[in-house]
Amino acid sequence: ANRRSVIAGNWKMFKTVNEAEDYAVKFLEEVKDVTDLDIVLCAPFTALNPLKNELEESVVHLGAQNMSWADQGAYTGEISAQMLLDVACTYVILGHSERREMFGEKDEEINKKVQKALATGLTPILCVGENLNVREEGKAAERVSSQVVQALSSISKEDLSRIVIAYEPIWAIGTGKTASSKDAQDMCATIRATLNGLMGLGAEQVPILYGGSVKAENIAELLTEPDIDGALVGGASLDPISFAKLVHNAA
Ligand code: G2H
Repeated sequence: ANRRSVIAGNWKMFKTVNEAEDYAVKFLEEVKDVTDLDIVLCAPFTALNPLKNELEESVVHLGAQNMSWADQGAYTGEISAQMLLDVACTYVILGHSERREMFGEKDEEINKKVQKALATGLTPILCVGENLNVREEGKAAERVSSQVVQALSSISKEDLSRIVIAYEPIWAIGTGKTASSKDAQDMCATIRATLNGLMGLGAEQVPILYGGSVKAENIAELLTEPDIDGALVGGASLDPISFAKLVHNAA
């Protein structure tokens, strides 16, 4: 399949404006010639506008880490899709396990956010993944498929062809434990089969990323798997030089 590859950094709650600007200068210098995959930086809200200026007309795309399902109004503390578009975001991470586990996000709410992102032209990076209990009970595939189906409910086939999915087993996040390439591949194939059920052959076009302790040293092996099209990278995206190395190892 001729899917595009995506390497997305997820900075989580790190970096001030100055730190983000400094990162952008160093990172761009290292990756400015990379054109065969999509590079995305998902930064905290406060760093987005400064990064817009640094990354303008570069090969690096800008993304946010969360978004409201509402357009505007009395929603204290929320950020809308329009606000993200206004600062040149083209991607948004939705349903990250940290949002699900610590901030109580449910599939139904994530579905509303995915719908809003697609309706406004943002590319959602929909995160799914099972925790250790579910894996040990042998229910990982069932749980992940159900997350995919619920998050993508009532979305047209055409819109579905514009999403990116990230499979992040919760037990591998920030723990240094990467899923084996085979385990990651098996689940990404399950996700693609689930997408196939929802959208037919169009599922072949959807990039599926793996996330969970991805580093410069293990990215190339993960990408040899047929259903893994890139990575969502947390800790290893925080240093511009080592993240650039990861990008080069993926390209
Ligand atoms: C999983 C991942 C990025 P890390 O959350 O989304 O983080 O690479 O630090 O495991």
